[in-house]
Amino acid sequence: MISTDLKIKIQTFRAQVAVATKILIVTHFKPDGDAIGSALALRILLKEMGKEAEVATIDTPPDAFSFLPYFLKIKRDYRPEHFDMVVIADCGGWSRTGWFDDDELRIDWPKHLVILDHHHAQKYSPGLVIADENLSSTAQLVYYIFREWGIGINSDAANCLMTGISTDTGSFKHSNTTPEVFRVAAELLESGANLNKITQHIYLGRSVASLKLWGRTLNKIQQDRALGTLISIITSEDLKECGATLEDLEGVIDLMNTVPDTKATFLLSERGDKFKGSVRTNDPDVDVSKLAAIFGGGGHIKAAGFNVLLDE
Ligand SMILES: [Mn+2]
Repeated sequence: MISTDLKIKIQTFRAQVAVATKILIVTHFKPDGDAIGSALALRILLKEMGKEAEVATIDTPPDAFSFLPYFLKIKRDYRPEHFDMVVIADCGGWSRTGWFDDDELRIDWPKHLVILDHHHAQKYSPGLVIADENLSSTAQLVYYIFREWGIGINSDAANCLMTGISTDTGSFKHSNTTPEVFRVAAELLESGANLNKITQHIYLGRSVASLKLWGRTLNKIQQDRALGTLISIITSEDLKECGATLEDLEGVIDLMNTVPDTKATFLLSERGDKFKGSVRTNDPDVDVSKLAAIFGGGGHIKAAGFNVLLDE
């Protein structure tokens, strides 16, 4: 159930992989479950194809994903001269990886640049762009790559892909959970994915500090009934007082976003000289990526983000 256009691009990718020897897989800064899951699954796929493949992320991947196979093989750095192909997964180009700005892209390296993504209204780097915003996740796209290349999905790859799909669909709750997502997930279960184990690792096991931070975030909610907005704000002071880290905020906005008749839910969190804004909606008529774009950000129709620099 994928477009002919996507199929053709997936075959072009295969032809480029056939002539590559050493392939680097990178993903966005602050990698999430889809970034890590799809990158690790690709590593398995490319090794199956007889290639040398490495995954690198500029930020340390969250511990919650340490149960995934080859998690410890994820590098923090790499040497460009070692690779003749780079695959950028789950974002539109170098600037989101945190390593180069798009305009600093070295045109002589790599020989092949491939971008795999599913984000809405992205500006893409030059290269082979394989992207479809109708897909739930990059993991779903990587699933199709396995299938189109005729490579069987083992239980390791199935767990990586299921993690990406589960996290990007909010555990099969978000509006991107299409019938096709369930078909793909069913195939992954049959290939040995352990959804129960994935859920245990990712969604359970909250610390007391994290619960305190959630309590504080919820306690500070302000509702504007006329506008239909909910907003909460977490400062560095809040983090310190709860003994929590920014990672502990993960997921609280989705709980905030459960209030009926809300058009947009905002969570602002202080990060050094700026505030990061996250915005969500369940309203079928609202596109929060447009809201985020007003502040120079972007993302998906139902989930987006932006940064607000502090003047002083
Ligand atoms: Mn994603």
